[in-house]
Amino acid sequence: MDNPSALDLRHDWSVAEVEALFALPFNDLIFRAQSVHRQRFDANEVQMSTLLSIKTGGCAEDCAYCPQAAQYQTGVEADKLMQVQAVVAAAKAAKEGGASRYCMGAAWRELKDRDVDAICDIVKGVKDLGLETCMTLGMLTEPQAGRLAEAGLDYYNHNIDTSPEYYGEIITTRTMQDRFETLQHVRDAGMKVCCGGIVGLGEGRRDRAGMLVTLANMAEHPESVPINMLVQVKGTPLHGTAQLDPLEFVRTIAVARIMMPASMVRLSAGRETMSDEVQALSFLAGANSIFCGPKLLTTANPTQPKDEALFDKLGLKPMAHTHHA
Ligand code: SAM
Ligand code: DTB
Ligand code: SF4
Repeated sequence: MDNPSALDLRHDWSVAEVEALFALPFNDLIFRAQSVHRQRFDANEVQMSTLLSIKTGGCAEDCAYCPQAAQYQTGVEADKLMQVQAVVAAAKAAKEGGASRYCMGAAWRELKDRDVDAICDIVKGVKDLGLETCMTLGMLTEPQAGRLAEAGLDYYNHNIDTSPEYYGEIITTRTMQDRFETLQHVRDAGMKVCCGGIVGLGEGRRDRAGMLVTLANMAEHPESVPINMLVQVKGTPLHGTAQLDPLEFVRTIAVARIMMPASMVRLSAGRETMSDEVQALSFLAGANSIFCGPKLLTTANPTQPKDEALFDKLGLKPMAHTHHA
């Protein structure tokens, strides 16, 4: 395959076939993923996004992993939506820290019409800095997605989180079908989709395969696929869950890369407690995007000096602009 194109992208994966990928000898799996990666990307470039929680805590949903759900006692205080100027100031600092994309999250079950104007002002302010913009605000209606696109929002993040079979163990307050509907509104409005999930929730390998099948069999692959390792937060139902073997995390990245070869695969939450070696293996397995900056939404992320040292050791460089292969 000399010139891989969109025509090579598959949308007909079966769970059994993907379980077979997971079961490959580690070296074979990583070699395949790295080979696929090199057909479309510079293997030494990593896209950098910075996160900001623009509306923290007090969320009405019951996502079992989440420190921001109102019903769990996690010590996260509920806050109001941040002012535009404060968000723009934080985005400016992130740009100086090397970020090319600014991702803003709100602990909402869904976007409310009364907040749309303020959100659009934030999008415009951040975009004017020359950053790509991404937001994750919960469920969207079709008109709301249109408004965000019009304001210049580049990406919308909305994760499926896990397999259809395991989903009910993790969230009961909205269905996976609800999520598909929001994702469709995002697509129809012409924005790029950031959609992935979490591993280490106590799911099995079949669920990890099922999650990736659900992502890859969408009509279009999400342009960004965040693979989060559960950050265990005290007070959430999933605190104390058995740790996922880091090599199984690396396998998940590799399988995602093979299935969605043109997407940015993000080594997302969980880097704070990950060794340099596991992160290096994740990049080798085809991850080409990370969150940079000392904080995710409410939990810690490696600091800039730490990431610079890692990039130095691995000879990695930040990607200036996201180029979709
Ligand atoms: N409230 C909106 C929603 O859920 O759609 C947007 C923000 S929500 C915090 C965004 C995503 O962060 C979740 O879908 C989940 O995948 C991820 N996330 C939340 N808590 C996490 C944790 N403790 N560890 C790993 N990922 C987490
Ligand atoms: C995604 O997939 N991971 C990010 C982002 N999208 C919004 C969020 C990670 C949150 C980790 C827990 C926290 O810091 O609250
Ligand atoms: Fe709310 Fe999002 Fe956390 Fe779920 S993941 S509880 S929807 S903030």
